Amino acid sequence: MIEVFKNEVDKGLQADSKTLPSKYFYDKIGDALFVEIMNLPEYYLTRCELDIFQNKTQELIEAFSVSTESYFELIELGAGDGTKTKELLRSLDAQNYNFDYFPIDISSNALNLLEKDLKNELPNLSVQIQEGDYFKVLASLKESKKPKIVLFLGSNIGNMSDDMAADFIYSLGSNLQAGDKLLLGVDLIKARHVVLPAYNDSQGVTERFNLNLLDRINNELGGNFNLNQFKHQPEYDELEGVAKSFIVSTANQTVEINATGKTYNFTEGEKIHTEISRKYNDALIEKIIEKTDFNLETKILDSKAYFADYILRR
Ligand code: AVI
Repeated sequence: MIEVFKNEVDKGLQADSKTLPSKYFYDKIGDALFVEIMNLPEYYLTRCELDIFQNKTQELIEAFSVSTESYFELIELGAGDGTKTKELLRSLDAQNYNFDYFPIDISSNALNLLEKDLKNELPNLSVQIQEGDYFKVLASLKESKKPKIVLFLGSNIGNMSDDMAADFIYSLGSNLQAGDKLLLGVDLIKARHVVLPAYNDSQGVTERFNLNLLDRINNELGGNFNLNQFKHQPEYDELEGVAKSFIVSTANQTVEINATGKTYNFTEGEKIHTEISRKYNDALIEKIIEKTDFNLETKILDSKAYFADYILRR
């Protein structure tokens, strides 16, 4: 694991245009900062999808085409604290739908908290927590051949390139059966004055989240990044519909990393690209879905039409 981290950091920092993978944001500190981000006034994404789950619950249930007569499995990839999903679970439970809820997450801590919370709030609900890799868990659930609805919320797909997103969704499909559904929650392309502040909040939480990557390299790989000489810089191109996060060197400087045994030079103003957060429209989603075994069935929007939950059928 640390070996892979080391190699990816080395490769990214040696490139002509420097990069670091966004998956390394999420250590304990990064997880906590992301929870803070989701509660920021500027980070509209979470509130918009919660609006759908709170106010369009019945539309969601209808789009799943499930009946109270037959059983299904509701699987959530990266369930976190389950705030949004709880709205749906409450409604399914109240209407006596016959299902088990399988939240999958890499954090056993998050899963245990969620299980405890749901036991309190919805004591009749059957919760089967699944710790680990999404695809491994899905492969093991496939054997049951039970109808499945998979939730992938929060525009998490947006942190992948379009090709990677298509591969990811294709792989999800290969672990499902014909007729199973995928709910894909995505942020929509919109004006710069709305998107950019979500990645450049006034309290500097997103800056800490981004720079935490350098802290991780210092702590885990023996780096000597001086965090005072780097700053967070988000950019958003309205036409392309991609928000990008960079870490910018504010001085000419050299950084050493013990684990790689190398030094890396930075010129003043040089950027390290750390994340893409893709925003979508129907055409972009259709182009991605075309390369998979899914068909697009329905789209459910929040009241501001900032965010969409697309329902796909395998
Ligand atoms: C997890 N992901 C969808 C977030 C996003 O909006 O791209 C991560 C994030 N990065 C900065 N702020 C939030």
